[in-house]
Amino acid sequence: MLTIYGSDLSGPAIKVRLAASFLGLNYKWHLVNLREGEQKQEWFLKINPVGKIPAMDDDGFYLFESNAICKYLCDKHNSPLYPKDVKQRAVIEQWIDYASFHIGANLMPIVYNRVFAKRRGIPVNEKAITDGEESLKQYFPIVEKQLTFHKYIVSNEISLADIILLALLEPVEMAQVNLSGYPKLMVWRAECKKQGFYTRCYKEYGEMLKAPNVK
Ligand SMILES: N[C@@H](CCC(=O)N[C@@H](CS)C(=O)NCC(=O)O)C(=O)O
Repeated sequence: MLTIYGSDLSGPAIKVRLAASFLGLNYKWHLVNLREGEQKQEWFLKINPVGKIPAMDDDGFYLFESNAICKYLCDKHNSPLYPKDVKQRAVIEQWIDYASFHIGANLMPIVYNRVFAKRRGIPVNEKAITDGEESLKQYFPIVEKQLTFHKYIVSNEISLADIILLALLEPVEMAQVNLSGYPKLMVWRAECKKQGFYTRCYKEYGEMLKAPNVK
């Protein structure tokens, strides 16, 4: 039995859910209440000693870190999302890292300050927002250019790099990050979001955020 521990609005958890959906896996979705600090409780620390979601329990095999979980699931199910050929895989890894360390890392402070800090009454760090936006102006054009070469990030076939970038971009509307300067990125995103693995997966990010218990 596969159990994924996460929370609805967590970008890293969304990566795992999208990958699992693409692979057609049945799994138990275990909501961890971050506001109540459930992720630091003893039972959860046995699954992930870092006390963060997402985490995975695959018949007693525990794993944390969203990218690692996605890669494990793809490998276990021999998915073309994450091919075994060393060169193909290396290029996918390259774009997973690019998406994580340049796009995700700069988007996260914007999302936190524009969406969550306000909702939680925490002071908004305007500089973190400006810095993130400035950095993204440097990093989005690289992805835009990449999408002039083929339909998806790495080739004309969807890969785990697409799934991971797609998940990272989920909150852009809520965080008022404007992608209109990147038309190919917008087409790529719309195309991915039309596919069954996405539509079957969970409600739209904005919809989830409207739920009364979401802070
Ligand atoms: N690098 C980790 C990031 C995990 C992470 O930061 N999770 C957040 C939710 S998005 C969390 O669990 N926060 C609660 C806490 O730190 O106590 C991954 O990709 O899985």
